[in-house]
Amino acid sequence: MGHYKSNVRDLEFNLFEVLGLEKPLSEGAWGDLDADTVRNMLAEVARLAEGPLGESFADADRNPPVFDPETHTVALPESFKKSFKALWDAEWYRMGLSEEVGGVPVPRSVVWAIGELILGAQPAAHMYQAGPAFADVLFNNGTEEQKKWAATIVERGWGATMVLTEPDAGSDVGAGRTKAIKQDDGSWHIEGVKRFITSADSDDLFENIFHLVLARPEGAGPGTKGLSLFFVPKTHFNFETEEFGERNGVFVTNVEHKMGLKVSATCEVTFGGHGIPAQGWLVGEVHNGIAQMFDVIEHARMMVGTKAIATLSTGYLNALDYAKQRVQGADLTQMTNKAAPRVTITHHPDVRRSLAMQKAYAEGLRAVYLYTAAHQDEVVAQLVSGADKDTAFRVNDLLLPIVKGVGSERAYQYLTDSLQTLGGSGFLQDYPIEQYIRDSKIDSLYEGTTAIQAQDFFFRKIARDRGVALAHVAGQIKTFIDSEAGNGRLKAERALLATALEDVQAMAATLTGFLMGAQEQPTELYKVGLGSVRFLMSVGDLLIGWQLLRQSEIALAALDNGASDKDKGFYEGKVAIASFFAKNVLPELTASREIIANTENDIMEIDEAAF
Ligand code: ST9
Ligand code: FAD
Repeated sequence: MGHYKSNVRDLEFNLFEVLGLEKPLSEGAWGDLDADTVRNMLAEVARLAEGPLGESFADADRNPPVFDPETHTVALPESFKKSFKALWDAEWYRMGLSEEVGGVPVPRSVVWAIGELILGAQPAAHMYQAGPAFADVLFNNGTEEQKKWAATIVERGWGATMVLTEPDAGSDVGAGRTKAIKQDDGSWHIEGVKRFITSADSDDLFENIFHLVLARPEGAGPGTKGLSLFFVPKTHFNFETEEFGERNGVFVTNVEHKMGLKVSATCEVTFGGHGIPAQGWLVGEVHNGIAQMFDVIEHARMMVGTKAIATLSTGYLNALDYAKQRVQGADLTQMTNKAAPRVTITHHPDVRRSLAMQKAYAEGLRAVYLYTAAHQDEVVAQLVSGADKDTAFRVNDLLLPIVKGVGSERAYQYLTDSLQTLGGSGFLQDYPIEQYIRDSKIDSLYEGTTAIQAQDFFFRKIARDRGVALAHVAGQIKTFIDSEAGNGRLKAERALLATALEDVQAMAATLTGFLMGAQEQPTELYKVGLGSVRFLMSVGDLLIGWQLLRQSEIALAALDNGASDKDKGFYEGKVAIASFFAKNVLPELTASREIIANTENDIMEIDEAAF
């Protein structure tokens, strides 16, 4: 058995029993694809993930990529390359891509369910296989000619990167200094140094790599709006004759040594610094770089959140497995009886509390990312929340910072609980959890740190949206609260959810008040900045609580209808965990509401020297 433990039962529960995908599938919304085929797909990816894909997980960590400065190349461990080949050959990357580039129509929630399995087993492999997805973005944004390039790229199987960050431009992408100089033949020369670029070289995994690069054309304005997006191939390629040309002037000039996710090569990339111009082509022949790049970023933020959640899930299941076997101490009720029989640690209340929190966040966050994915499909969004196309788009936008920001923070937090469950053994490399923790720390950092997610969430996804998407989701929660969900058995939990919803609405109103107040007193804005991460996390808890209770309602009905012995434990777990979360976590939102309401700027007013 490898390190990875999937939870296909819960994925199926979400897709079919909660989101109700069976109906649109049977009505032919995705051609011939039906529910049984989706089930088979999940089972097959899980086999791959638990088998050959995850097999190299530890070896690739202990033998990270090696950079050769002479040739500007990166050597990847053979074990990882073997795992990657198993993944690549299965062609799961086609799921959800445009048919014109060789994609297969599949609901987005299924795309991300498959993604979870891959990301949990071998996250770096999912990232190395980003080429087809990035080609799809090129297809959607490109000129007619570039659309053809995109199809060729998928067919030939190239790697890809997203290139934004520079030494002085991380969160502040608009500070980027990399230049683009227009050439007479219509192409551009890119000049500058980018850093932290994932997969910028990848051994012999691909015949070529294309970089999607943000650079500032000479004379363009400052900030993100002055950036344009360029297609820059590693090696020149004639798309008419399908022949390779010269090496382009884009070279990897360093590879970082990291805390985790080591096999994912993080590279410094120099454009035009080695006597050969780095030739690029303007995507879509329009200067709209940041908006085009956000098409990539939105996929990547969804990917990062799903990666974190996938890791928490396997962390929890590993911890659970250990806890069921580890015998230590007597039952608490026998604590004075020194001869009492020893029990497995699942008998200890504190271990149960910890496992319950891990389970609640792993399963609750899974429900949140799949609910988000449901709003990436018009037909599913309509089915799940009655959202029309425009509302579905807004809801997806609203929820992305929750999936990414809350997913990454909670996964890291509760993976330390998974490790704790193993006692001292958790600290050893004999078990995967220490690597899970190291590998998942990056999730709150890249693709926009949590602070950036929280600001995006409040300023763009709520204030600029005038609360439309938030009101839609709050309306869904309210409908659930007012319903007879659980036939009276979820009454206390629905009351706790109602309070949590009021708390979150009050927090949103308070932050909006600070925002309005900033028109008179600019420093009021600091109060938004001081409270925004707390608010993001609170909305996350509200959504998790709501999703878990919806699941509980479905589970109660299944139990009432005489669930099979095989399923009984699963459904009982759903009911218990939703209630546990409602009672143990949701009341904390009332304290957060108070804290946000009483925000003061004193910490902003002290001198730096006081820190
Ligand atoms: C990175 C990569 O970290 C890490 C992992 C790489 C892995 C690669 C593989 C990935 C695989 C994924 C594939 C999955 C495939 C799945 C299957 C597919 C079929 N939403 O607020 P303003 C735009 S990369 C949309 O004024 P500032 C918008 O156009 C590095 N658009 O911003 C807007 O104009 P307007 C990641 C948004 O103050 C314009 O930006 N780095 C959004 O100028 C300006 O907006 C980061 O993430 C949005 N949420 O700049 C940087 N927000 O307003 C983090 C903005 O007119 N920093 N736009 O619409 C930020 O995000 C900053 O907030 C900032 C601020 C740069 C946007
Ligand atoms: P900074 O922006 O310097 O942030 C430092 C701290 O200040 C953070 O805590 C941050 O939250 C806070 N902060 C900064 N600005 C604000 C603000 N306005 N308000 C509140 N707090 C703020 N980039 C790419 O382009 N392509 C890639 O493929 C890629 N892959 C990566 C892989 C790895 C392993 C790593 C580590 C990074 C990668 N990145 C990539 C870069 C990544 O997106 C950035 O590291 C990230 O956006 C943060 O930028 P920074 O590191 O410069 O931190």
